[in-house]
Amino acid sequence: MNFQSFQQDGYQILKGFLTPERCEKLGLVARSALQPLLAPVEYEADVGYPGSPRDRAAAGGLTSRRLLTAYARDPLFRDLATDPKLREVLTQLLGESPLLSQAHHNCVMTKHPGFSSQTLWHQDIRYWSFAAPSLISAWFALTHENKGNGGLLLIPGSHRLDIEPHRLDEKLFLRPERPDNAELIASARAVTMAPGDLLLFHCRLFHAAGTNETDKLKLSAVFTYHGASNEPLAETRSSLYPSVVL
Ligand SMILES: O=C(O)CCC(=O)C(=O)O
Repeated sequence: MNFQSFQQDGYQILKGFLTPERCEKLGLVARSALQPLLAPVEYEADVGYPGSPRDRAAAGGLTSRRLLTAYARDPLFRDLATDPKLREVLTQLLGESPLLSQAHHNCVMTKHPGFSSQTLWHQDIRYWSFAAPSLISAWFALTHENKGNGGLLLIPGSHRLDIEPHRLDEKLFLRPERPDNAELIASARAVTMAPGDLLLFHCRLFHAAGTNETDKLKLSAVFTYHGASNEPLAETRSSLYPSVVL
């Protein structure tokens, strides 16, 4: 497989990675964890992003944002995270055997109509601690994704940039009011995915997402991988759980 666009842009979409049947089954498992809501869950109110309910007691405060520990939730998600075809792709991209991090992402992202929040421009690696910043996330669309329902926005090639610290706020989001950041943000692309498509993206890639403005739930399963030689640093959140060999 040719991954030239991953190297250049920091991401690549593999269309139709999952069969429609598999995708539907995964979607059903995810939906059945929403009613009643099966812990562990991160609520919209917990993220504190623009558009989030003020707290859990506010209207929509108990809307899920992420169904956590996807790998441990169900055998179908376990098979997804360790899929042999995915292993092959990640081995090629990382140049060594991939391991699944149970500490990062490892969730089903849920974006509900009515109550959803905006994610500002960031790099996932900002809060992760590994020997090298070269992890890859696999984002499986279980429903349609586009700008209108809160799909990802990506800045192509931004994984190769060195952004000076003063261009970021205290939570390490890009300061959008700065002209240099505004120029960068203007080069963003909106990701459009169909159910079953797989987006692979580099942990240094700047990305953001809007709110779900439709009347349908958006669901995506997301897992993160590091190479066997790129270990999480001891006594950090990244080493909280053992990584899983694919
Ligand atoms: O779905 C979103 O709002 C974006 C999520 C995201 O960027 C992240 O969890 O790193």
